[in-house]
Amino acid sequence: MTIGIGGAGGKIATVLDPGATLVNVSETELNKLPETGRRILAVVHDARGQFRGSRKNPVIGRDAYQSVRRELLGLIQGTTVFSSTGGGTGNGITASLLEELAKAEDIPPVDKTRFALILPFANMEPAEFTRNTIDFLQNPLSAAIDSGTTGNIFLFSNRLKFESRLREDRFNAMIADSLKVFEAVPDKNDELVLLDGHIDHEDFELFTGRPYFNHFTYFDYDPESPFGDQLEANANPLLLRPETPIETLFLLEVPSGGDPTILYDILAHFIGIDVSPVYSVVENPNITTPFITVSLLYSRKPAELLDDFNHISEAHTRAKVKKSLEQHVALPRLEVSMTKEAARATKERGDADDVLQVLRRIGKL
Ligand SMILES: Nc1nc2c(ncn2[C@@H]2O[C@H](COP(=O)(O)OP(=O)(O)OP(=O)(O)O)[C@@H](O)[C@H]2O)c(=O)[nH]1
Ligand SMILES: [Mg+2]
Repeated sequence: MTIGIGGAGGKIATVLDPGATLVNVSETELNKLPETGRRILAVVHDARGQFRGSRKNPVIGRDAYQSVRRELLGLIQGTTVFSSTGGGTGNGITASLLEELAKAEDIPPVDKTRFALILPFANMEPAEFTRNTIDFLQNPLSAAIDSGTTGNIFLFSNRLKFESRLREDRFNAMIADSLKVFEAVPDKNDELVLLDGHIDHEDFELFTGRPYFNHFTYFDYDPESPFGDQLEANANPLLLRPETPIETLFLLEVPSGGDPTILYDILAHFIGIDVSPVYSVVENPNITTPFITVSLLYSRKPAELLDDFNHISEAHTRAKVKKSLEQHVALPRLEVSMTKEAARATKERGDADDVLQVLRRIGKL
């Protein structure tokens, strides 16, 4: 099952799963989504939030969490939760969920909740989205990871959307389609002729129930060239780049009559970096070249996480932050001088106008 929280979370969850449960503080935003499974309206104390969302303020999302807490905690077992980290609703509600999970007792792998997070492309998105994301990565997310009580965490990035100027619905479909390829791994094991190894639904659940970041990707595999180079060149452009994996899983599909022993070069690559993969090889009559779906589980500390996120921001964001700092310093100075100016004008004219009136007239209030 799928749960979508906030604007981005709701939209992507619906594309992936027509029966998704959607959570939002904004009735307007919920009503814009196609008819799906359950809709949960979270209630905020600030009445304006009910129509306008959390206005990029996670405090409002956190407040609204209290009204949906019980229902959500009863629903999340074994599901994937979609949320952006930049806005107020998705960030606030998902952060609260993660904080609660961080305090939970041991959760069996089948009941673990996976999180698919949409990170902003800081170069081109408002600064609030970046600030909210930094706070989310540093605090609730890293606490939950340390506690080991979540399933896999997918860090999607809006970088490609902005750099390639993609339509939002098109980009959301790319995220959903990409996840579908990964999630099809156990089904392909059921349906296709097995040549080596085996990944059943339980193996897959166990793997996706591990509390690590999941970078998955898939590509046509050329057995004539080194696997490591191909993996590097075919990183999933929708996800943040992976680190050295702790665990991996792969499904290799070969055409009818294809040679399943090309598997050993891939195994050798992973053994070389001290990882023993969970894997299987199947025969797929619908393809003409070998095709691999591979997932790397890796771990990051908060500082490294920020570093990964900053990699996609870099120079432009630094310039933006510097600019806003300079503005911050300049503003009070400007205000002071305007007040002084008004006081001087009042004095000079010697009439009944007080400072406030002068300021009003020159459009400062
Ligand atoms: N990929 C993708 N990103 C989106 C979409 N909608 C919003 N975003 C991104 O999500 C972040 C904003 O979060 P939203 O999900 O809109 O915010 P929210 O959780 O509804 O919170 P509020 O609107 O502040 O109440 C920004 O980084 C947007 O670029 C979408 O449909 N697809
Ligand atoms: Mg919203």
